[in-house]
Amino acid sequence: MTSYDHIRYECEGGIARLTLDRPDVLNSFNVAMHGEVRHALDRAAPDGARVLVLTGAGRGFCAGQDLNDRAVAPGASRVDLGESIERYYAPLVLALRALPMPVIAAVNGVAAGAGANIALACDLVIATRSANFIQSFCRIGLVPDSGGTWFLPKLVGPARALGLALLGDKLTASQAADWGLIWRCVDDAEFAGVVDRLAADLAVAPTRGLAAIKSAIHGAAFRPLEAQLDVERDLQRELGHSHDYGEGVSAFKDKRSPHFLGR
Ligand code: T3D
Repeated sequence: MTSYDHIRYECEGGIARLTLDRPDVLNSFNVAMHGEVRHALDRAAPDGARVLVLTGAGRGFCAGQDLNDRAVAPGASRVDLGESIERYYAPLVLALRALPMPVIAAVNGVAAGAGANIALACDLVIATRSANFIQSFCRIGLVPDSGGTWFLPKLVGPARALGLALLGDKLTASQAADWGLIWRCVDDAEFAGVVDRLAADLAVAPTRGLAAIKSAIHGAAFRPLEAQLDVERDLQRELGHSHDYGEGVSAFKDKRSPHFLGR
C-alpha cells in the first residue's frame, strides 16, 4: 500500500479514483505531485482498474502550475520552463491518453492553466455547473501548454480557441458544454452521483474495446481517412477475437445482460 502526500488514490471494483489533494493552492502542481500522479496512473491498470476518475479536493479541480515555485524577478527565471514541460506536463498528458481505459475528468471546480488542459486531455470531461475553465497562461506571459494549443482549436475551432487563449477569461462549465469543449455540465447537487454512476457503468464495460475506441479517436487527428479506415480494420480484427465481443454477441442473442471481463 503506497501512501501519497499530495494526492489520494484508491482502486476498488474496477474504479480507480485519483484526487489531486492540495486544496489550499487549488490543487496546483508541484514536482512532488507530478511524481505521485504519474505513480498512480502507472499502477491503475495493474490494480485492475477499468476506468479512472481524476478529480480535485476542495473547491477547485486544478489551477495548473504552483506559482509559489515560480516567483522570480522579471527576466530572471529560476526554472527552465521548457524542461518542466518536457519532464512533467507533456508526459502527464500522454500518460492520460495512453491509459488502456476511459479516463473521466470530474471537474469539481475551477480548472485553470495546465489544470484546464489536463482535464481536456481526459476522455470524458464532466464538470459541475459552478466550475469554470480558464486559459490563464496569457495573463502571466505564457502560451497554453499541456496540449492546450492543440486541444482548443480541435474542440471549439480557431475563433473560440483564440478568444479563450488570448483573453484568459472564465468559461463557465455550461458554456464549455454548449461549445463542445467538454462532454457534460451537471448541476452541483447531482454531480457526485452522475460521476459515480458513469464510473460504475464503465467499470463493467468491454474495457479492451473502449481502450481501442479511445486510441482510434485520439489518433484520428493525425491520419487521412484511408489510413483511419485501416486502423479501424486492424482494431476490429483484433477485437473480433476478444472475450467481450463473443460475450456481447451471445448476450444479444440470448436476450440477457452481458458480463464483460474487459478483455
Ligand atoms: O511553470 C511551468 O512549469 C510551466 C508550466 C505552466 C503551466 C501552468 O499551469 S501556468 C498557469 C498557472 N496557473 C495560473 O496562472 C492560475 C493562477 N490562479 C488563478 O488565477 C486563480 O487562483 C483562479 C482563477 C484559478 C481562482 O481564483 P479564485 O479567486 O477562485 O481563488 P484564489 O483566491 O485566487 O486562490 C485560492 C488560493 O489558491 C490562493 O491562496 P491564498 O491567498 O488563499 O493563500 C491562491 O494564491 C492559491 N492559488 C491559486 N492558484 C494557484 C495558487 N497558488 C499557487 N499556484 C497557483 N497556480
